[in-house]
Amino acid sequence: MLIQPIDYFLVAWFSVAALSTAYVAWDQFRNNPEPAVMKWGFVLITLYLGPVGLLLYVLADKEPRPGTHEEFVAPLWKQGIGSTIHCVAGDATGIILAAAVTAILGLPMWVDVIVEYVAGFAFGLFIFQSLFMQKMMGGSYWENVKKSFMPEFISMNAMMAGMAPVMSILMMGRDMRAMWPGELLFWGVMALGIGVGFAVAYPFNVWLVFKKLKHGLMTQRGDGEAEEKSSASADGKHAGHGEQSGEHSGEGGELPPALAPTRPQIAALASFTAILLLIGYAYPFMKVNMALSAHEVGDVVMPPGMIMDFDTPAAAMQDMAAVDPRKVSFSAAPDARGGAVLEPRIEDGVKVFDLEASIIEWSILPGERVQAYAFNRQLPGPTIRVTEGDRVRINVTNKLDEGTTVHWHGLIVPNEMDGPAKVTQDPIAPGDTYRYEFTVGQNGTYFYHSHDHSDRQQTLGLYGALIIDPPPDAERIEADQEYTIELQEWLKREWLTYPAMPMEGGMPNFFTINGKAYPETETIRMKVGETLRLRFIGSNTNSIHPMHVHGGPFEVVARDGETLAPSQRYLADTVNVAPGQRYDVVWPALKPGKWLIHCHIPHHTTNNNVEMDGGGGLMMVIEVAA
Ligand SMILES: [Cu+2]
Repeated sequence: MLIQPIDYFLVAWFSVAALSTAYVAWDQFRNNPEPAVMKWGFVLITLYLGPVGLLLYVLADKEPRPGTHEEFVAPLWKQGIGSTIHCVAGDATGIILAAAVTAILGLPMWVDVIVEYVAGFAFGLFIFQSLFMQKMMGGSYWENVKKSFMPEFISMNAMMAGMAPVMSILMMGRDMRAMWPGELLFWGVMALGIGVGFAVAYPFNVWLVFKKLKHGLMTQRGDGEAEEKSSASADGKHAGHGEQSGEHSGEGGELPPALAPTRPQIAALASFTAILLLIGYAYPFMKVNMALSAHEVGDVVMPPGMIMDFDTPAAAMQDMAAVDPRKVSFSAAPDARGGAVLEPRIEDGVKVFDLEASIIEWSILPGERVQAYAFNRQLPGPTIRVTEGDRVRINVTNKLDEGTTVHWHGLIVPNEMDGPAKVTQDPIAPGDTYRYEFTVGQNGTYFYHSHDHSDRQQTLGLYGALIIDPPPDAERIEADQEYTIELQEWLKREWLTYPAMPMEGGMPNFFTINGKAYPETETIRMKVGETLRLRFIGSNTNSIHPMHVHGGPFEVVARDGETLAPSQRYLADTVNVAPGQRYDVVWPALKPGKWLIHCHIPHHTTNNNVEMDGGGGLMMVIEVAA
């Protein structure tokens, strides 16, 4: 499934690459008088570089008119392209195979880049240079290996000096799906790396081919095996590898003494490209964490702006990563509302509730869908409403692909029922169910939330209200209506939902009351003279929200579930609801009209920084009739 714009781009790119490759293959094998090894070189390069490969083929190698190939390919720049293609086709094939195998084995990136060099070099030297070229070069296989070693070393160093940093930085960049061969992005990064490697290796190949240390483009006419055999003799019929002569040769060939390569020249180039290679390898080690493997982070997409260093651990990336849209198991209707009161089953006098955590898609605004973690496929999770003195049992089933637990925030429960992962219990494994059971000894406004990787799980939606009514004969707070407000912050960018966090790249850009942003929040309808009990729940995880009500003060009657004694109650028009806190306030409807409830941090009353219909985010309306 395509989840990012780059995925669509790559589908288009590789479609063009496939067409380009088909054309180059067809034309090479049907019309072009190149030796087979070069035909394959161009086909592979076009597969990797798409239209760029096609361009190189048409401009440098495709015979323009019958009988003109020898003359057409003679210029040095074209010979350099032939030589580079030959090198890159071999090396890149080895590198790609190595990258795919090390990713599948879950080896860290630093091992990956070393194996890639070895594999690329071996593939290029032992197969593409020595084996495929043996017919043209003459001599034994090992003579060819020996002769090819130094030119291959120089060319491979240059190629990898360009390719290694591009691959490493992009694979371990924001979208680390690039580390996994099952993703199109992996192949896109490989293609770009090969392109950069090609560009870096090209000037060195021009020199090598000029000095007759490497082959450039060649011409091979006629057909049948007789032709193939005679090619070893390299007479004028097979003019090529260099404009001056059809003679293949090792060092120097027929170049005049002033131009023939010397040992110091070769040594200088070998050392220089080795230094380039070291720089190309050193750079990613200073930028990204090369100790990580595709098994750890090969499926994460990081939020734009997250600071990632060479020592950022895999766990930090997994925690901050986007919810994978491919893991969504349920898509809620756009008008679905969360926080529905969950009806219990009564078993032997115990109120039994079932909660199930899974990944859903949820609309916070028309057209604005988020991927969320949710209990019972709704946001917030269902409201559990019980009475003080009840015995309750809550079966929590985990349908995520990571562990989870539930904590009953503010309640006095047996320690093993409290929920902190790895402290009082093992996380509930994917597919498992944990039974929480306790007797409720308090009353007021509480809530429940995930206590395993809360930074991620609660932030993404694993929470719900827990309202406990006082026993029938006890004193209660009187109000004509009541409404519960559960807060949440969201980070949604470039089609993906990330857990909002108070750190670089994690700042939220959407805010919801009961899973909806204004103007999609509910409207409370009252009559003048009525009272409204608001239960504010700090189910959010980032900010303190100063929640303000228009139209006159309210009375703060309870804090964190504890009812205040009448003498402690006070009038106010704003309460600072911090993460984890609850405030119960009673607001009298004094005058008719539309009165707002909203957070007083104005950014929190926008939707992705946009004010819609007078606000957004943490805002809702009380409509009071006369
Ligand atoms: Cu706020």
